[in-house]
Amino acid sequence: MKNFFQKSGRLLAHGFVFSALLFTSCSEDSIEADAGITPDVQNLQIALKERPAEPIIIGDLGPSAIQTAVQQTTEAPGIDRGRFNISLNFLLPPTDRQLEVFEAAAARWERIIIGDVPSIEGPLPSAFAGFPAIEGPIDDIVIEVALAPIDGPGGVLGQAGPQFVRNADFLPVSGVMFFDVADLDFLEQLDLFEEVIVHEMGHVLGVGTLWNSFGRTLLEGPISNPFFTGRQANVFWNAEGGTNELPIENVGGPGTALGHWRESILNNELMTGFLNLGENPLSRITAGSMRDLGYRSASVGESYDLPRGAAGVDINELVSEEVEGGEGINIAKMETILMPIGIIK
Ligand SMILES: [Ca+2]
Ligand SMILES: [Ca+2]
Ligand SMILES: [Ca+2]
Ligand SMILES: [Ca+2]
Ligand SMILES: [Zn+2]
Repeated sequence: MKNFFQKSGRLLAHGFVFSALLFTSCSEDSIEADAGITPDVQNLQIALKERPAEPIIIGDLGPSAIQTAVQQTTEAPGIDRGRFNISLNFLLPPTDRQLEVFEAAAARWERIIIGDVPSIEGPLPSAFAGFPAIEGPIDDIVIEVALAPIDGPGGVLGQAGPQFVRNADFLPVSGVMFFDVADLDFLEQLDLFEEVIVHEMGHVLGVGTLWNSFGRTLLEGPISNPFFTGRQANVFWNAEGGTNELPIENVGGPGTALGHWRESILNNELMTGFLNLGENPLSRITAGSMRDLGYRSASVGESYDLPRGAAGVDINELVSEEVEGGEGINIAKMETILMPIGIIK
């Protein structure tokens, strides 16, 4: 992660200036906002802003009409649309296929996270150097998506994570997904493009990124045998047939370990660090973990089979065996998980 930010710092130093042609898409509607200047897409250098040394605190936005409206009309259509909404801001015009995949990914998460959360008036700073602020209102999270050249085929796939969290619930109000266009064909060939995007969106929403921040202690145990302490996720872990505590990944180095479910036990669950060929469902275990983060999530997930008696972490016996994954892609090795950079007061 450090290397990446050093690199983006250099790009920033080139004084790259960009006036926006911003493509906004929600899972149900598409809006194009043309600020008037069409960039030369070929020569565009896209880079995340340098990471701040200290968390950015965006001051009191004042009493917001939106916030008031939320409390009164959460179930009503209108500003909050009565449910949890993920909006996508594409920095560059997506292809039809890219748009389809990102919207399908957002829709899969909107079936898992169902409850509206307070909207934010905005604006919020963009995660990307030289890009204009994200205009509000933000209902309920906006994800800035950049599909741009990074390092060619292989190597780095991209970065994803939350950017700003709201201080009411410490859930993210903005996030970033920045991927290497050179790797998308490869994912498509494996029929894993959508799976990867859903997986990365999970990190933006908080899986492995918000477990132990802002007062949460959802991850516990020794690094060799960590487990998830959230009650809802564990209820479903046990209901699926898992024993003891829900195991978190303990191998694979930084970014893989401690940020995913344990591959050797949860196998093809989508939020493991290794994507299997074939189906990678978002189970109700993950749905439960979203509730443990503070979302109102569904109590059903996508169809998922965990072998009955799958070994969880016995907190009285914190030793574990290491098992590598099978055929598929090691998504966690290709991604960089970004942690939040600030709070909206
Ligand atoms: Ca909403
Ligand atoms: Ca809302
Ligand atoms: Ca690459
Ligand atoms: Ca897996
Ligand atoms: Zn991951």
